[in-house]
Amino acid sequence: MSSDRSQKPDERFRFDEDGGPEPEKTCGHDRGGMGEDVRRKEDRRFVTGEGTYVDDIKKDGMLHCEIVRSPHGHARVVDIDGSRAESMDDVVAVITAEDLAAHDLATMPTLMDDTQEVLVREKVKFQSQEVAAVIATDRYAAKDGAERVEVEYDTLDAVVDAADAKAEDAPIVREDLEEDTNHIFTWEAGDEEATEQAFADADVTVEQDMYYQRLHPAPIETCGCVADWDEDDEQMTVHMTSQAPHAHRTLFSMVSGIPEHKVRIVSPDVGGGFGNKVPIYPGYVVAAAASYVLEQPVKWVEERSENVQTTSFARDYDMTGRIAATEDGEILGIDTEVLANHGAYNAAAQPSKFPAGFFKIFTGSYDVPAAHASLDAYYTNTAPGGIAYRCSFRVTEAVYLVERLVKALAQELDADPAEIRRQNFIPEDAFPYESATGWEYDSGNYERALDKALESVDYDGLREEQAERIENDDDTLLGIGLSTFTEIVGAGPGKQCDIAGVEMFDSCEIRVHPTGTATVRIGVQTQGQGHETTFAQIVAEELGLDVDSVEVEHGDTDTEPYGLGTYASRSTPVGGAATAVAARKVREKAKSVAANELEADEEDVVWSRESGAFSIEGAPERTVTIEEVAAASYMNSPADEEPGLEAVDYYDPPNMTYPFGAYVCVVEVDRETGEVDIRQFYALDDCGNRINPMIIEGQVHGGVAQGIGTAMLEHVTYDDDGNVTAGDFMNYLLPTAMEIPEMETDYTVTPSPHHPIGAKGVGESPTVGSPPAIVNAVVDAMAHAGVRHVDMPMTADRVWEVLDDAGLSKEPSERFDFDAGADDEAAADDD
Ligand code: MCN
Ligand code: CUM
Repeated sequence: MSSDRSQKPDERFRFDEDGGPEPEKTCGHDRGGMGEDVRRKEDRRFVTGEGTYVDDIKKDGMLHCEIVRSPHGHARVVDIDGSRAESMDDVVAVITAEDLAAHDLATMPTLMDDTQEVLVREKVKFQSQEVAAVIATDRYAAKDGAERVEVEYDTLDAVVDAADAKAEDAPIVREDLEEDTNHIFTWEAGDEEATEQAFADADVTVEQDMYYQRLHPAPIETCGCVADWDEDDEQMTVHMTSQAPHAHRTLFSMVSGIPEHKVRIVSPDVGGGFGNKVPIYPGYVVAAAASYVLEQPVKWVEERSENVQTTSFARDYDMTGRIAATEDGEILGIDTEVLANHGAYNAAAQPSKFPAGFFKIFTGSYDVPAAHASLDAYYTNTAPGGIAYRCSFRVTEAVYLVERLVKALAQELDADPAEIRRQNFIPEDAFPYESATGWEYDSGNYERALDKALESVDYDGLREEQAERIENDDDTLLGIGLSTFTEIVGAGPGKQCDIAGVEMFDSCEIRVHPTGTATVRIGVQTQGQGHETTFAQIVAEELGLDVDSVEVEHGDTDTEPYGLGTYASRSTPVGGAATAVAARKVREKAKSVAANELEADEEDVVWSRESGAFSIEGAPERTVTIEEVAAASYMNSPADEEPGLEAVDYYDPPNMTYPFGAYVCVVEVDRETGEVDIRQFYALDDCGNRINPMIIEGQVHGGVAQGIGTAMLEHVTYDDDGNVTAGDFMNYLLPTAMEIPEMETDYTVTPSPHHPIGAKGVGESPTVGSPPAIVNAVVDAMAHAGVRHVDMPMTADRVWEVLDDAGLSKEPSERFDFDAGADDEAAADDD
């Protein structure tokens, strides 16, 4: 364990006093260290089709697993008859809950304090829930077999909304639990009394209902695994789509009783996770159980609709927000009530000390003296809530709430939304800042970010254009939406965010080999974020190695040091910190070896970041490079040092990191159709010191695309009987290149004062920060007619209703007179 938990960033990581941007490179050399746009090392294998995903893994004698799923949302299982399937030539086995129970595998833990049936025993609780499984010699036979499993159901009334689940006479989803209610928990944060007082003292108060709809993370690769039990070695190897291989290994061992050192989880290349691959799903358990019993490898891979309908949905928060202020626009308090739909199992992957995750961040970037939230969560007949979807555990909902409330307040006061923000920002000199709900923000400079954003988009010019359009009664309205959000990422310090009761550390092991190349093994796991490149850059920077000499390995529990995985944008804040500290440990040892080589006292030896080499202080002409040190460490180590050059660090961070951003979205709203065109999207992100600006830009592009999907298109819907009505990509609409505008990315740099390299996470910021900017823009376009809110997704019909209610809609013009066009064409044909 590293002894110093909060290593101070060194000189070059200090705040830049004049507030200007950092130089393009922070390292001043071109070994591929910090701040360089190093091309992604992993991309060669991806673009040449050489990646290895779970479904690419084939083993001798491998069997295939297909899950039989319930067509009903709520139903009792009367009978399961697998005989027709079993009689098929290629079908090896039909598995039911009874079979699993015989091996003590009937249930599995969710990531919260709940257990989920692997296969349904008595009652189906959501549509497409796992009822039985068929194991066959190939995938097609398994599918045919699954279709021949006959299940008799007795259907029950379903409840799909949290509001309905609350009703006294609502169907009870969880009869297996003691209490006769759908209510899961009540959660509160902040000071209710102080908040009530703030509202009593206020000149103005604004209340806004808003529903953050149910979303699906939708990674391009669905979930799956290949489980392989080796009877001779008594070893279980599972290749699986996992964002947290070690955590999954521990769970696997606990559930199966197989000793942990005999369980190996390998997460190979992963085609996107976005939170979807944090939880454990029944398919993994069934495949492993089948492999154990049949002593053959078993593969299970979901289809798209299975992924959308059954794995970790997100959001589904029904919020009422209230904001109180003085007539001059000074925010006095925020109060919030939430109704949360958690689906059929409380599977929410979120910090156990905070059943509502990090929702407490709902005071955002603003100095809000009094805040309070109360929340009630309910079971419903819908898929279990994963909650983790590029969000850090309810941060997304919290940011949406506060950014929408600030916009509503500006409207109430007839003030400029940019000015209301500026007026209420936590000032630059107030950090570390303790929020009314108890977080300690590490650093921030929100005003600098806002100023840069407004200037970059020519905010004043846009406001003029907006006014002109209103003046001219234009067919399209212009809307300008802002989001000046703060994030909270890097799960995280034990005291603040223990998930499932564990310290939230992460790890790195570095081995520098005699010829001066290095193998770096990390506990976090990449799903597309580029860790093989950025973690190599950290080591290159800290040791003076060339980035190409550093190979990063991850995702194999047999070789990597124990880590807790990738989510909550924690890889850089926690795993990146472990990597920097491990490299510094190596450097310490290297210094002693260098002293021996230079025949000097260790105290007289210095290391230069510029040259990446050691020399005697005051005599820079004689140097020893890290490559020379590496050779000497093995071949000629000092008498008082062990041979070798390696180090491990388990880093337990002292605090979360608080990246932030200033986003501007410009929309045009068509008054005839309600169609919204995102004309411009500007995203300024501040994630402290940047390791690889190009990778950050890619993260922002992808994250904003997901934010556009959220704001404009996506919603997992159910009918009253519990049928998923948007359970595939025909109905659950992801944005394509057609819907994504050209984006501008920008940055400021406000380092984290407690992170060894001053970096904060960034992976989730764009998905968290962009939806309110887009909704604020659409509302802004109609604000002059008194429009206060449009719920997401802002489809054309929904926007048109709002336009029409506000008296802003226009009769369709000639371009919609199709008959006229037909006449013209007919006339043309006559000619
Ligand atoms: N980075 C950097 N400098 C910084 C911060 C980050 O260069 N100051 C780089 C990192 O080194 C890393 C990438 O940006 O290569 C993202 O880093 P970080 O913010 O630490 O986030 P994680 O690596 O922990 O990734 C998790 C985050 C989450 S929680 C979701 S959800 C998400 C996301 O990242 N899922 C993704 N981005 C994704 N991107 C892809 N392609 N696929 C996913 O599944
Ligand atoms: Cu909140 S989704 Mo990501 O944390 O895997």
